[in-house]
Order: sequence, then C-alpha cells, then structure tokens
Amino acid sequence: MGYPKDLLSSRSIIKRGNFALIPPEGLVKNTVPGFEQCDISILASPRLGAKFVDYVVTMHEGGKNARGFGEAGVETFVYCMEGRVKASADEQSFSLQEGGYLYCPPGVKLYLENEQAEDTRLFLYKQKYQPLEGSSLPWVVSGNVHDLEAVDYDDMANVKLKDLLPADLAFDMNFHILSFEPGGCHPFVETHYQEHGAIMLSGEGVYNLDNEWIPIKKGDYLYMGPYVPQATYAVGREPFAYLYSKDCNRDAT
Ligand code: UGY
Ligand code: MN
Repeated sequence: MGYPKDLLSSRSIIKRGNFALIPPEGLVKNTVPGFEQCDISILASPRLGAKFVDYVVTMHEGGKNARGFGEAGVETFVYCMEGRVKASADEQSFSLQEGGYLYCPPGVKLYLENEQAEDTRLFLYKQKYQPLEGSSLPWVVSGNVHDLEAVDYDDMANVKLKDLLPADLAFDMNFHILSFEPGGCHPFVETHYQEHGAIMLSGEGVYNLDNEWIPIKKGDYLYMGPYVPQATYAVGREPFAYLYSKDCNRDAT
C-alpha cells in the first residue's frame, strides 16, 4: 500500500492565461499516442492559455516515439536534459546528449529513441507555425548549448544569454538559455507581448510574476503569458539557468 505524501500544501500556482508554476512533484503521467516506454507529462498547453504545448519526457530503456511527433503545419523541438537520445528529423538523425537539441520545421516529423539502458530526460515542445508571406520556411537545426557562444544579457556581466535557433525571419520563435550567477538579476521588470514556457535547468531563484515573488528551483516549470510582468533574482551557490521559448519575428495579431 502506498502512503500519501504531503496533501496539505503544494507549490503549484495556476493563473490561467497569466502565469503558472508547475513543480515536478505535482506532475502526473499522461498517455500521448506514439510514445512507448516513456513517462510523459504535459505542461503548458492551450488549455492553460499558451499557444504552444510543452512536455517533460522520461524515456526508459527501449523508450521511443516511432510514430513521429508533430502534426501538419506544426514545428517541434526537443532538448536533452539528461542521458542520450537518437533524435531524427524525418531521415536525418542526431545523437543528443545533455544540452543537445533538435528543431523540426513544419512538414518534418520528429522521431525519438532512447540510446541507453538508463533513463533519458527530455524537454519537448510543439506549436502551430505562423508563416510569413514572402519568406522561406525554417529548416532543421541541431546543436549543443555547450558549443554556443554566451553573450552578456543587456550588458550585465553576471547574466548570460544563448540563442539556440538562427536569427532569421523564417523562424517564428526561438529557444534561449538565460543563466544568472548567484546575485544576478534581470535589469528591469519586463512586460511584453510574447509568451514563454521555461524549464529550470540548474540552481534556484526568486521569480517576480505579475508582482508576486515566487521561490523557484531546478526542475520547476514556468508558463509566462503575454504581458505578465517578469523578472528574477538568482540565489544559492550555483548559476540559476533556464531554457525558454519566445515567439519572435511576427507582428501582433
Ligand atoms: O527574452 C526574454 O523575454 C527573457 N528575458 N524573459 C525572461 O527571462 N522572463
Ligand atoms: Mn521575457
């Protein structure tokens, strides 16, 4: 017989369309067609107010998605948080380790296969692609964040930014990593049209969302809706870093 954990408190905060904090201890396993030998949890989705869908996936030994992920007109992205996965964009295959990622444009399906006997942990994303008249379609992109150049964020030497996808109008969104040294912070409280899904990769901080200060740490997931005021301070002993998506290169609709 199992015993309940703590039913008297929860760190989850859900403000539909505004922001949400989804900690790992509250996640449930979902069945998503195509994923076998995988524990998969849906994070932000249109039901929460997001235009995209985010997931965390733990692939066990033999874990795979052989059906292909991504419907017509949908772009997909996978990031390896731990382990090793074979990620394919149709016939083009990549072996992703920690920090490795693959973007598939609309019309290209994403196939996944755990390459090791141990578990592999992934962050997964999909969104309906917004074409731009007169522009070509985006293309398959793969890389590892450890090979990317980090730039100072807004001239702040203790905050670093990495862009994972090309700065090209063909792309309607990008993934970034922001990393704050302990004590590092945003230069101001941002308020913007774009939305974010963000998974905390390391460290801990205190996040201001809609003028509410919320403790946050590695493993937590944040949804930040359009216009939600947002800023963070890093605390603790190691850099506080997160991977996040941001829509770009399109006019407001
Ligand atoms: O790019 C961004 O909008 C980013 N600085 N937002 C955030 O970290 N909440
Ligand atoms: Mn932002």
